Amino acid sequence: MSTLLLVVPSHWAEVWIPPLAELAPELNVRVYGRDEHDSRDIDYVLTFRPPHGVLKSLPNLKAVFSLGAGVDGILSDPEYPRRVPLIRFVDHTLSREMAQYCVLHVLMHYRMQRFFDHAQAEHKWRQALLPRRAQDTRVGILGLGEIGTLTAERLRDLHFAVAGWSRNRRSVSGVESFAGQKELSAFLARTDILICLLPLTPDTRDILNADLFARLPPGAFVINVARGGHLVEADLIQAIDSGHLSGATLDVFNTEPLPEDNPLWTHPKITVTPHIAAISEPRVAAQYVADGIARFERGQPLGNIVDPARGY
Ligand code: NDP
Ligand code: OXD
Repeated sequence: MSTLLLVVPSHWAEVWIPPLAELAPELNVRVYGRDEHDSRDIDYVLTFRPPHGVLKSLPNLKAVFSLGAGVDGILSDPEYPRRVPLIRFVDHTLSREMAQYCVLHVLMHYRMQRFFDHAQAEHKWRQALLPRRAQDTRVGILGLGEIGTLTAERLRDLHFAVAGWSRNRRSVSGVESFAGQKELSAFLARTDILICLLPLTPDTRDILNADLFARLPPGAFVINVARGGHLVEADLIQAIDSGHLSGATLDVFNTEPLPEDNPLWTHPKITVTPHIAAISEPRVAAQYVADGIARFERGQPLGNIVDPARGY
């Protein structure tokens, strides 16, 4: 019998244990910090942001499963045992929810919803016209992977002019592709609404900074739905307050939960949501763990293995 160690906050464990018990009844599940266990007995780990050093302390660890699509919380551990395969959670429903969130906030901005909310609050009938047609509104997506591609396709189908930026050139029908640092400026110069869907790696940390904002056209809008570590919050506030950017939607933050006194909460041109763009569904994720362990035990190859050197 294999043993899986859940390395998550204790209140999460209650959510994860029932589906794991149902879908992988042969698995011995232990909860880090709650259940006694011998570190030599742990075969697998399921986690999102493990305390540093925990994974290294498990000498017979065979694989680590990430509870999320992003694995930065796992790879940020300087002692992460790199010989151990790390498998990230890739799920079409999660990607679909992420795309929905991005479409919602692109449309909220494009359709001037904040303006009409204010008008309603003042009981004013303000029939303002949209500044331009969708086909003339250029959406740019940083990261054209699983989620970025689906988001690009959804926005393309709503007739926006969509482009994506990635390390390698990607081919997505009806979506312009930019690749690498050399093409970043050209990508930014043609972007009215910028969506960040990059993984957080040493190369992408702080990428949403004053220099990048200056390369966007005046009036551009920013949506960060990837990780708080991508954004220099003070630079964003400065770029909006100077009038260069028109506003932003943020789902992720450097410190989560976002501290009550953070100025982002009250900025009139910033929408804040509490890291809810998409949440991994316990039953689906439990199935991915059960399938992954079964494949590993049979010696079959696993999908969605992260390259620790690349960071995603
Ligand atoms: P993928 O790994 O599928 O895609 C990543 C994309 O980013 C790829 O296109 C990749 O390029 C590109 N990329 C990575 N590094 C660079 C770089 N240095 N320069 C240019 N492009 C780069 O990731 P997903 O789409 O599955 O997920 C993206 C992120 O979304 C996750 O890492 C996570 O942080 C976040 N997320 C947030 C959630 C939320 O609730 N807010 C929920 C789920 C995910 P290439 O194609 O060339 O490899
Ligand atoms: C993820 C997340 O990475 O929920 O899946 O942030």
